[in-house]
Amino acid sequence: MIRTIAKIAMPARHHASKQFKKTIGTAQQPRWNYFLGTTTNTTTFLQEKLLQPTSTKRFISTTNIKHEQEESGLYPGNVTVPYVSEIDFVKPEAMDIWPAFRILNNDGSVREGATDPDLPKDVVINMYTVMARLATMDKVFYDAQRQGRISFYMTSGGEGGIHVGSAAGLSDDDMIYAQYREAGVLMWRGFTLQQFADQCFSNVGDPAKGRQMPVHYGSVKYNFQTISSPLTTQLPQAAGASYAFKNAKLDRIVACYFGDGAASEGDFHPALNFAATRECPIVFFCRNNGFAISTPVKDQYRGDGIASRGIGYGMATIRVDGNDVFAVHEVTKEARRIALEEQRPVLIEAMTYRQGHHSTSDDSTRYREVDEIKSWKEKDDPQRRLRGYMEEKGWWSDKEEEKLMKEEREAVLKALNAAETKPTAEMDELFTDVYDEKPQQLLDQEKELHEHIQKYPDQYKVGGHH
Ligand SMILES: Cc1ncc(C[n+]2csc(CCOP(=O)(O)OP(=O)(O)O)c2C)c(N)n1
Ligand SMILES: [Mg+2]
Repeated sequence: MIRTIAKIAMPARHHASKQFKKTIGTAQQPRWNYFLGTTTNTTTFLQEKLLQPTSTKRFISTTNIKHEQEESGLYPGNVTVPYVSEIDFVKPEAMDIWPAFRILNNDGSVREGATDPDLPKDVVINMYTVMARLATMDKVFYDAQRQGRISFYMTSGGEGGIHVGSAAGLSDDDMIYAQYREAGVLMWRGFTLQQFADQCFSNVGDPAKGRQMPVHYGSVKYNFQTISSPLTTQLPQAAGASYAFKNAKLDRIVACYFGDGAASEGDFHPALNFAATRECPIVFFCRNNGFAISTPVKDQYRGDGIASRGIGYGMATIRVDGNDVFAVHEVTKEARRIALEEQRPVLIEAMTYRQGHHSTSDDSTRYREVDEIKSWKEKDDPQRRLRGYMEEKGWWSDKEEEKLMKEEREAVLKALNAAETKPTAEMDELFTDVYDEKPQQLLDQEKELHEHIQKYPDQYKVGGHH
C-alpha cells in the first residue's frame, strides 16, 4: 500500500488519567496493604487467606464481598497500562505493512489523490541536474577505478532521488552525518566536481590531505562530517551533536544518513534511544536499498524494515518511496520541522534499490539476478521518474537532455583529468593535525616510514604525480 498524504506516525504519549487516580484510591484500601507489608506480616496473610484447605473455603459466602476491578495500572515512567483478560501475543505478521508515502508514479505522473508540490521550474530542473551530475560522476569515476586511476569508488545508482530530495528538504546549516553513499547530498550543497575528484585522487586539493579512502568526503563549509568507514559510528556521534544543538538552543538540526545494513549494528540502538530520551532535534534517515553488500534484507531483519523500530523508540516515524524525489523532499521538510519545533527525533525509512555493485571491490551479479537489477533500472529509476514529470510539464525534451548530458560529462572529465595531474598530498601529512606535539609512538612510526621508503624508493612516488 502506498500513502498519498505524508503522515508521520507519532507514538502515543501516556499520562496519568482520572482513571489512574481512582486506581490509586483502590490500591490504598487495607486489603492491598497486606502486600505492601504495612498492616500485617505477609506470611501470616498467605497462611490465613490463601493456604487454607479448600474444604473450608467452600463454605465462605461471597455474596457480600464487593470486588473492585482495576481497568488500568500506573507504572514507572508515568505510564498507564490498560488491563485485559485474554492472552494476546502480538505477532508482527498479523499487522499491516507500513505504507510508503509517494507523490509520483513510476512514469512521473502525479499519483491520484496526491498533491503536486508545484515546485518552481528552476528548482525542479536543478534537482534533475544534480541527479544527472551524480550519475555522470559515478559512471566516469567508476570507469577510472577500473582503469587503475583511482583505488576505490562507490556509486549511488538508484539513490539520487533520496540524496537530492532530502538535501533540498534540509537547511544548508543543518549538520550532516552520512555513511558513504550520499555524495549527492554534498553535491546539492555545492561541493564541486573538482573537490570530489581531488578527494578520490588523494591529491593536494583534498582538504583531508589524502588521509582518507576515496569517497570518504568531508566539508566544514558544507556542514558535512567526514565519512568514516566503520559502519554506524556516525549514529551515536550524530545523536550527541544534536543534543549539543539542543542545549545551545540553536536553530539547526542534525541529519544522519545510514543504510539498512548499518541498522543491524549495535551502535544503531543507543543512538536512537539516546536521541529519543534526550529529545534531540535529529532526523535519522535510513536508505533501505535492499542489501548490505551481499546480504539481502531478508537475512538482516524479521520485522517490517527499519520504520517499525522507530515507534519502539518513541520516535515520530515515516516510510517513503525513495525513488520519488518529491515525496522524499516533502517528508524531509516535515521531519525537519518536527525535529526543530517539537525538539524530538524523527526516523525516515526511504525504500529503494541499490542499482550498482556495493563498491568497486564487489561483483553483485554473484548474489543477485542480472534481470532483477535491469528491471529496477528500467522500471523504477528516480531520475527517469523526475524526467517524466518535467516532460509532462513541457519543461524537458530530448534536446535539453542531450545538452545536459554533454555538459555534465565534459565537466566530470575535466575535473578528473585536472585531479590526476595534481601532485599527491605530502606523505608527511599523515602524521600532522592530530596532536599538538607528536607523541613518541607517532615519531617512531614516522621514522619507520621514511626508512621503508628509502629502502624501496621505486615503489613510491612521494609528493609527485600518480
Ligand atoms: C563495523 C563494520 N562492519 C562491517 C563493515 C563492512 N561493510 C562495509 S559497508 C557494509 C554494508 C552496509 O550496508 P548498508 O548499511 O545497507 O549500506 P549500503 O552499502 O547498502 O548503502 C559492510 C558490512 C564495516 N565497514 N564496518
Ligand atoms: Mg543497504
